[in-house]
Amino acid sequence: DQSKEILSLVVEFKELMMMYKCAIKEIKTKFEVLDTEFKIRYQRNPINFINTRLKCTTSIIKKMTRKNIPFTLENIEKYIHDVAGVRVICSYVDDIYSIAEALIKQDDIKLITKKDYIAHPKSNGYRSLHLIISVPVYFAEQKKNMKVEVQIRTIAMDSWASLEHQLRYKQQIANGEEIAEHLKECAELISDIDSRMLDIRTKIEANSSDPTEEEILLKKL
Ligand code: 0O2
Repeated sequence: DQSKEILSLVVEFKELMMMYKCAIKEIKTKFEVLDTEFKIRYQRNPINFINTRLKCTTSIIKKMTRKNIPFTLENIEKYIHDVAGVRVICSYVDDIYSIAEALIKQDDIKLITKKDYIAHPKSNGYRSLHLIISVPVYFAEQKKNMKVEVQIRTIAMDSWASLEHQLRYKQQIANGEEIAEHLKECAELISDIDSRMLDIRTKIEANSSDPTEEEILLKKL
């Protein structure tokens, strides 16, 4: 009897993970569509790349244990907002907000929470825009609203976050405070570079009068 119960929980858990995987696909496609449209309109891609990940079972259990949440499928859906994760790496800071707004205003997307760690960086220097959204996914027999955590940041913010994430797992660092201070300084330098790159792009766009291929063709016709 107990084996049956465990087996049925395993089957249902696998099904839930499949649903999160599908939600990731939906959101990834939405970003790819926006990137394609943007490229046609503005002759450049706002998105550099998109990474997706499904939280592994161990990490889900760890998080639930840490937060004292009993392990049930209902509780995963209710309390663990980052089972499905989509990370979007943009070229410039303004692209982050344009892409986020374009996603949020889609009428099948429900915004649950928004954390702007760019306007308000974390004390260690971490910068990124975080959205928890819900998206309907259509399966053969049902429609299900699934939560997805979206992290949007620039290439520079992403490289800082990746290195800082790796360093955090290196235990017993001597001069921990000093290193944290250096990391924070690096985050500030990176943020300065991001705003300078945006300034340069804005200046180039303001001076650029290059006609598009279509404009050249139109003049000839
Ligand atoms: P992993 O391994 O990347 O999945 P939550 O604990 O998620 O319920 P919280 O902590 O308020 O709620 O969420 P928040 O602040 O939105 O952060 C969630 C995720 O953002 C983290 O997931 C990291 O991926 C990333 N993040 C947040 N702060 C930092 C930071 O200081 N440095 C780096 N490198 N990443 C950060 P996880 O589950 O912690 O980790």
